[in-house]
Amino acid sequence: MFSDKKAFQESFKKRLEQSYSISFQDSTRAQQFVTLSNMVREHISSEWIETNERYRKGNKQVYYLSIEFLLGRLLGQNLINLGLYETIDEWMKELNIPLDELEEIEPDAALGNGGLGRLAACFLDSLASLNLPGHGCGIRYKHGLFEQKMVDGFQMELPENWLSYGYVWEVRKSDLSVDVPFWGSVDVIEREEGTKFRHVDAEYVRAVPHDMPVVGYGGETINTLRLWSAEMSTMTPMHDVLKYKRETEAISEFLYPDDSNDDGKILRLKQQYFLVSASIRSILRRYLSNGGQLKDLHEHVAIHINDTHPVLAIPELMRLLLDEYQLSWDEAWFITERTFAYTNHTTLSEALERWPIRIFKPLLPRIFMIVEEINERFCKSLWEEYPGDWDRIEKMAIVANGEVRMAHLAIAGSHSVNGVAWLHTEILKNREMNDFYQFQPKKFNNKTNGITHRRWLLKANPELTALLTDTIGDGFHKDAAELSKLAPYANDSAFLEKLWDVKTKRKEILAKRIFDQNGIKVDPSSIFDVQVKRLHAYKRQLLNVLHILALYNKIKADSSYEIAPRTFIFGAKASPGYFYAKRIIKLIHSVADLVNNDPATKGILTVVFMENYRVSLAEDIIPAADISEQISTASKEASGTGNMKFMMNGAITMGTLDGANVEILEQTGPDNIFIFGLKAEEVMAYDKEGGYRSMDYYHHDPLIRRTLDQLVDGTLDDKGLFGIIYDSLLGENDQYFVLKDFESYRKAQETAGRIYAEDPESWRKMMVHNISGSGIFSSDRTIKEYATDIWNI
Ligand code: 26Y
Repeated sequence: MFSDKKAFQESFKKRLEQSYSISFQDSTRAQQFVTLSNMVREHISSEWIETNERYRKGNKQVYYLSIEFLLGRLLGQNLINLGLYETIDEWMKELNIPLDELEEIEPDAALGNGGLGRLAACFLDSLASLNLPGHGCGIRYKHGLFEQKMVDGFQMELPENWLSYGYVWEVRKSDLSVDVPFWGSVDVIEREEGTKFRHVDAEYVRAVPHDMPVVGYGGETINTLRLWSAEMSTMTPMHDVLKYKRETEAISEFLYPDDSNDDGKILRLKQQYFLVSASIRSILRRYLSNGGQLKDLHEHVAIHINDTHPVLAIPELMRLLLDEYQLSWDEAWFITERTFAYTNHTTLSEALERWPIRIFKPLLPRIFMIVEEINERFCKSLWEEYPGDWDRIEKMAIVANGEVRMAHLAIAGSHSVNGVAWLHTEILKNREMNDFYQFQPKKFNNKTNGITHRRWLLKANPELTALLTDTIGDGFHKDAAELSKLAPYANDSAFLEKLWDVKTKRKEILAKRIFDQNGIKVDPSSIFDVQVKRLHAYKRQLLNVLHILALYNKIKADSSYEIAPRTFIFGAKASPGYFYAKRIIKLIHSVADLVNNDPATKGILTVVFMENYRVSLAEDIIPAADISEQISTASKEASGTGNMKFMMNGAITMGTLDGANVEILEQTGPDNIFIFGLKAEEVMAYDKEGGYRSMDYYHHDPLIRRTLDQLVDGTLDDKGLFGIIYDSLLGENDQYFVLKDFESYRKAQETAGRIYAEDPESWRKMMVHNISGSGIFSSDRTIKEYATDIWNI
């Protein structure tokens, strides 16, 4: 049907009328969206079945367990991956339906907070596109990441409701449900063959799978993302049924809107065990029903745990092998350790998960016993390696000081531990996880993150894609490494001109959106200087906004101060309980009010905060950027992936030597990037000594002094809103080195502005070198490395 225009159009109309009992003429965009999407889903069903059949024949399967999958919209991406986008666009146009308007109807599937969740989504796309047998396992949160509404510069959080009209891409499979036990106790049964354990008096929660197709590029492979939803189980007796229903359904009600610290809620632990117990059991069931033998599970199944959130998969697999399949501890451990691999995404200590035993043990009594035994045996092996070194063993233990340390469990139970950029892995090996690295150096490896160029170039930037295709052919659609063919065009002035036109076009599109949403007129010929990411102190949106305020002060003080007009664009959600981050959002708005409305800076400096930053908004913002702000305090950002998206779209990075910026620099060379600020070793050295003296910078730099004073002297508000920010910089000694890096940042920004305004040819060449060097950051490269080095597929 997708090969014949008439048949397609007829069927589309007919289905629309039959599903909604409405005439084609009267149908709404939403109805058209649902109808088209259903047709696409049905169109891929035979390939989906075929992919599964192929996998049944015995090749090794990978399961990517993640508490977050930040997918965004799927209609347009699926059509692109099927090679149908242009055809359907044309056919729909003939029916007077603009495809892009239908795409706009689709809610973002926002089952993630930020980088870690979006990485999981890019990985799924790469797995399918490389025809690799890799599937996602996650939770079908009824409400994804909150919607951000700005009210007078303050963030309000509204519940997100992506399922409210039904979701077209999922298939509910009630018959494959699994019951997950919580609470209760463990019966110990002494038998001749040995001691047996039984979890009794448990309260069960039913996990119902909802499968989504993951369409690979070329349409040959359709993998599966299985999302579990929590419902009442028929295995639990019906006393206080209302309470039971409420508590059960709460498990898959909300995504945790938190990507930094754990507030210790029992619900989060329930979510984690719910995900892994359902997933591991469905993985085993499938493996065994295809005739697999438990003893060589690790040769046919690889399970990846995305950060520590799904780490209970390790004791859960142990539990099943021991209690349900009667393996001995040694047999079970042999298989388990070889099956699991773990990725760490952060070195920030506040994000390292630890669960108090008093919460863990009653909720998951049998799992706790197993964790204790893993711990005992692990400590014993440490004792053999380091006899008498109690300090070291205590530091490395999995259970200690009344807590379970999830990262230690992950390392002990996996055959591979990886960081997500070169620098990050070095920091893990040499500092954060140094004891473990010394003990088992072979486990540790680096896998620098990537992004799928199919979404972040082909989908998000059709204008640039068309130009590149005209210039270097379409090989890069499949293999992003071919972007390197663009390098020679840095000397082709006709190409540079066209590249500039594309960028301008995308800036015009964004300018229109900004006008529609914010009512602010921005000039597409100004520099679009963009920082979009979660709001965090270490990501230093504060450095950016203080720099804007300083520029404002310079212009006010000296009307002859020359500066290329700039539009500063921000997008950021703050965790609802993260007061400081929310205050920085307010500060951005207050500086915007000041700068945008002062005749002295009007048209020169414009500050825009775009509300509700999310995947679909990123697809409009990133192609329009000239400067990509990647300015975290060195050593704090594990990798970053936004940095790669911007680079691929021809924005120039303004960045510290942190995370994957280090590797971006390697690709672009020092002339095609703006690097500033302290290096990671310098930051870590200061951290060790307890920081630096920020007050000195306040006293010795008049620009800093003037700018900081404005936080508290009534320039921005008269209610003392920003005292807390002022104090963090001076009273609390500026933990993230904002003032220390300020002058270096200011200079790098000045250089960028000068090149842009005075040497446009150089700027355009820089753009080319960024695009041509970005191929290595395709997640296809990353996934190939995981496949060979870790999963052995
Ligand atoms: C424990 C819980 C509160 C928690 C929840 C979410 C802890 C961490 C997270 C999310 C972390 C995250 O998104 N990390 C980011 O992962 C990206 C993908 O590897 C990196 O590019 C990015 O630098 C890192 O901050």
